[in-house]
Amino acid sequence: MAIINQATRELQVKIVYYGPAMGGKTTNLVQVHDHVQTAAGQKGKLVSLATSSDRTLFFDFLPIEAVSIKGFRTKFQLYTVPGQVIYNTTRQLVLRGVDGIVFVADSQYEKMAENVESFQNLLDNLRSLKLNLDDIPYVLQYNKRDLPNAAPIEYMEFLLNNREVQVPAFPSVAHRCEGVFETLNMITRLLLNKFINQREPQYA
Ligand SMILES: Nc1nc2c(ncn2[C@@H]2O[C@H](COP(=O)(O)OP(=O)(O)OP(=O)(O)O)[C@@H](O)[C@H]2O)c(=O)[nH]1
Ligand SMILES: [Mg+2]
Repeated sequence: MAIINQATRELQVKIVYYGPAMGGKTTNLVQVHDHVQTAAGQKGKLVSLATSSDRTLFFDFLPIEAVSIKGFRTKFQLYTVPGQVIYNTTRQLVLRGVDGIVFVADSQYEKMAENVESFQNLLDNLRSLKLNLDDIPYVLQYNKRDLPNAAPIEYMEFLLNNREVQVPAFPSVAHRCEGVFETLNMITRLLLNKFINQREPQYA
């Protein structure tokens, strides 16, 4: 749940980047950290806990302070989970208190089974936390569009965006920062809309 501090008029929102190993989750955070406009938002330090070969071991964490809305300063905390199958307990821990999710899929044909498995793993882990994806704003990102063996977007939509309500999906080349901010802007918009709608009765 988003943390709303009435005293300091601060809204704190947790966004988790989820998806298969090597899909590009950490790269998204690195690019956001490198390119976020400091004039518009204060950027925090990117904390990465990785193995020597750059695989995320625990998680990455990046706080960014963004917009002011209805008198509230909003702080977005971006996390990544480790995609490697063996780190499931860590993924469950990182998901605790999640407000919004970016699912980063790997566009390469041979990664489709891993994408679907990881999406199912997300549903399972949310269930173990008594959460339901239907209640959580999320977006999809189809990363690595630059690779020659990238599957068509339509195929990825068919595999991953096939729930009752379709969600926004963005093609990306994360290491070139293409699609990274489009994705982040959409998930933050969805989250802020949810916050505004929840508070609306108080203003009626
Ligand atoms: N060609 C290509 N490579 C990418 C792209 N995005 C990320 N990569 C590379 O893919 C590799 C894995 O990226 P990471 O961001 O570490 O992947 P991850 O999802 O955090 O992986 P785990 O931490 O193991 O779950 C790195 O070498 C990145 O530079 C992309 O759009 N295209
Ligand atoms: Mg990583």
